[in-house]
Amino acid sequence: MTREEFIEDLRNRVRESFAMELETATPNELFVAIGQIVRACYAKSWHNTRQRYLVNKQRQSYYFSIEFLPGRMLKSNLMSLGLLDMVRSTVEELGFEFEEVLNVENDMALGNGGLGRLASCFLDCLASRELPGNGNGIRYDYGLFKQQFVDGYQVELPDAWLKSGNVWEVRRESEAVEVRFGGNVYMQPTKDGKLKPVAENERILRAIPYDTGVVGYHNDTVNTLRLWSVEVPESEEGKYRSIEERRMVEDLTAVLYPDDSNEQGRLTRLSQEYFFVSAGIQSIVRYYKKLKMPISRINEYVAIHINDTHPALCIPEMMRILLDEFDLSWEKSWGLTVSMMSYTNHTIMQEALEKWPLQMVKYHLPRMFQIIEEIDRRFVTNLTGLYPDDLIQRTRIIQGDQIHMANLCIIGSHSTNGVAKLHSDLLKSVVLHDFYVLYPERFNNKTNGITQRRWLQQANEPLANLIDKTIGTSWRKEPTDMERLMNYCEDNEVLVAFEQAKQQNKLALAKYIEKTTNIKVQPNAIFDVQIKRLHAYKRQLLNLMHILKCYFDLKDNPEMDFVPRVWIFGAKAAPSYTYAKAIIKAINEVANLINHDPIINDRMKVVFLENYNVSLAERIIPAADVSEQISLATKEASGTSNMKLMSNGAITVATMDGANVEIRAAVGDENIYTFGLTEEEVYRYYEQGNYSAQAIYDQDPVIQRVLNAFVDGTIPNIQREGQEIFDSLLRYNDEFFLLKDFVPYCQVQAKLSQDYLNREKWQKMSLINTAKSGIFSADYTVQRYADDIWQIAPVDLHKEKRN
Ligand code: BZD
Repeated sequence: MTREEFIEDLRNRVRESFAMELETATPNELFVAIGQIVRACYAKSWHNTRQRYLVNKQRQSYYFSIEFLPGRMLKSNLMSLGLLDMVRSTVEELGFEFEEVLNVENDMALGNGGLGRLASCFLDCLASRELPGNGNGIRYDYGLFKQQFVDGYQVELPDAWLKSGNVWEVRRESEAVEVRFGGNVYMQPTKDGKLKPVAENERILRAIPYDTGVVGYHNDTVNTLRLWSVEVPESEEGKYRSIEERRMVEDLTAVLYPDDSNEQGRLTRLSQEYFFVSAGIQSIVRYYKKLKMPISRINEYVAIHINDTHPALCIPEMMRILLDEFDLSWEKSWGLTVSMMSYTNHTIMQEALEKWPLQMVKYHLPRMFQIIEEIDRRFVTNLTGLYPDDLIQRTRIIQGDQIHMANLCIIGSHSTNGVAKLHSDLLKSVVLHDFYVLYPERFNNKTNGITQRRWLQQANEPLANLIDKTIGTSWRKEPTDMERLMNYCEDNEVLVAFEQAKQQNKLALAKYIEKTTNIKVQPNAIFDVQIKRLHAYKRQLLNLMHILKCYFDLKDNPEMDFVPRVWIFGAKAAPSYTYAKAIIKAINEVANLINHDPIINDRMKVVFLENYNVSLAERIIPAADVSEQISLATKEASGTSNMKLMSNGAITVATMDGANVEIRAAVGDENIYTFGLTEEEVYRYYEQGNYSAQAIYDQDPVIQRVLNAFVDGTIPNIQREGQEIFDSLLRYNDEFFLLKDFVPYCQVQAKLSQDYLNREKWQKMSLINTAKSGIFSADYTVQRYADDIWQIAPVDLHKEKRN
């Protein structure tokens, strides 16, 4: 598309869609019109990709995830199509601010955090590698809540992201399917003496797919993210007469992860899980029928991935279709199902392992329940005599009145993977050890990755351009080529240029901070960043304790040498997680205290940015000097913000947890600040039960002062929250060992501050972090999934031509 064609198209679309002239358009109209143009640009490739897959009978993978977190799509689509520079300059020439146009777009925030973002990074990489892989999820009417701080407290506001339309999606009426809930299922004998399930009084809902194109980077591949929305089918209209009744139905896809602290919320969640799973599996089977292949070979054409346990019902739903709709035997259906399914575990936290009350599943999903019961029965029967009874009881799916979804996933799939080496090892040795005894060949590791296209090329153009200038552009397609930057570690000119790029990003963030919070920060201070969901195990509180220590040091000795630092937080807490919310309040109050203390004189600033999401992450990450990755060892499955920050040249302060271990191996000990308990030490404490937070407190006056600040009025306005935090550390014995790790944490922080003064040394460390980050590209991660688990490959275009 030439510049002239673009302007003409834009002019026409603004006129047609808004009855306006381009000259009078605002960024809102411009955004929609450019979005339409972009969509039109990839429409043909999207169609062709689907045709190519169909004609070639391509084996495809389907990534089932209850969350996707793509963020904004205008800039990334423009970049993938190679149109970014032309469109940007043209829009600016027309007298608009391109940034403002981009800012019109609502984040597509259909996820909570790492798990949902990983799903979106994977889709980007699949398309960019020309791999036939699609997403399947839920089109929530409301994304993750918008976070506001009122008086330092988190307040949740609805995120009506669809209010002004969504230019990227296509509603596919003709591909709607029905999903059935409730009713009774009984077995009826057929003429040939078999038993067939017959259902009555089911509630039928219509699942309508909305497809979004996932545009590959500089190639012609456009894969599909299919999100399902619920509707009342016409045939059922009569059953839902009142508005309340209809609303009950429509609630199903209304909000992401409804509060699960009450029964109604939990039931909605279970229904969501079945809804998108059943719709997705039915649509896969319907597509497969178009290939005109026997159902007995479906596993040669389909790979289904279960992202955490939320889509676990893929397993019984596939069984249902093969058994009930295709009349296959149990054994044949089971063989096909297991060979199609694979599962990723994202946590070792016991409380996060999903279980459903048996009665709830039995009542609301009766056929699913029957099938799960039969899977469980056969599992127990087949293993009895071969393995100890207690092992069988620990690994079976139904235990007491609960259904264990992770057990279902492992038993019903051919592959179970963790998301970092340490995590996968812990799955084998501790968390899922019993299963490892049963199925050692099913376990494998796939360390997470990120897409540098969004997190470096797009978010950090100053750095990306500099990398191009230094080593050429090949890294944009082959991220490990960034390793070539290692040749410039001692090159002062290059180091200075990198420092300038960072400074430019810090300046931009400083502006944003001032605009949104009124806090002025100095761009030459250390920008120290912790961005992730707020959770006790991630230990934002440890960071806050260190901040308090620095504050007291300065108060005691205002003349001391102190390297200025800006601590930047971004985090949402689950609406029902009161402890996490208490920490947010405490951080905000400490910020208030320090930012206004004249003695501190701007040497410390604490900034908690509201509403952390993908687009805010894109602003923060390029400007970070320091990346806080300080979860208690063994608790963070992998982490991915660690990889994004590293790629942007931030230096990691890290515990030996999750993928931090692999980051250290990549950059070397001298280019990362590690501290804290190791995995072995943590487990030793668990075994020996001899951790005493009180004893540590009693012996350390600094810790006493820091902790007392939460309850003695030093930090104002946190009476209740301060007490809760204080008690969690002392009365409840500090579940995540903050007190034990506090001193070593402060030590590495002090060293870091000193090193920061040595600009050459720091800049070299920073460069090395970027140089070594290529291996954490999700391009390689998905390639490993493609090779080892899904067995999918790009269409061989040459073969296609030969044929
Ligand atoms: O998944 C996260 C882990 O905590 C990270 O360590 C890891 O890097 C990422 C990606 O593998 N887990 C989540 O983000 N989990 C959730 O968001 C979640 C959502 C719903 C229910 C339970 C967990």
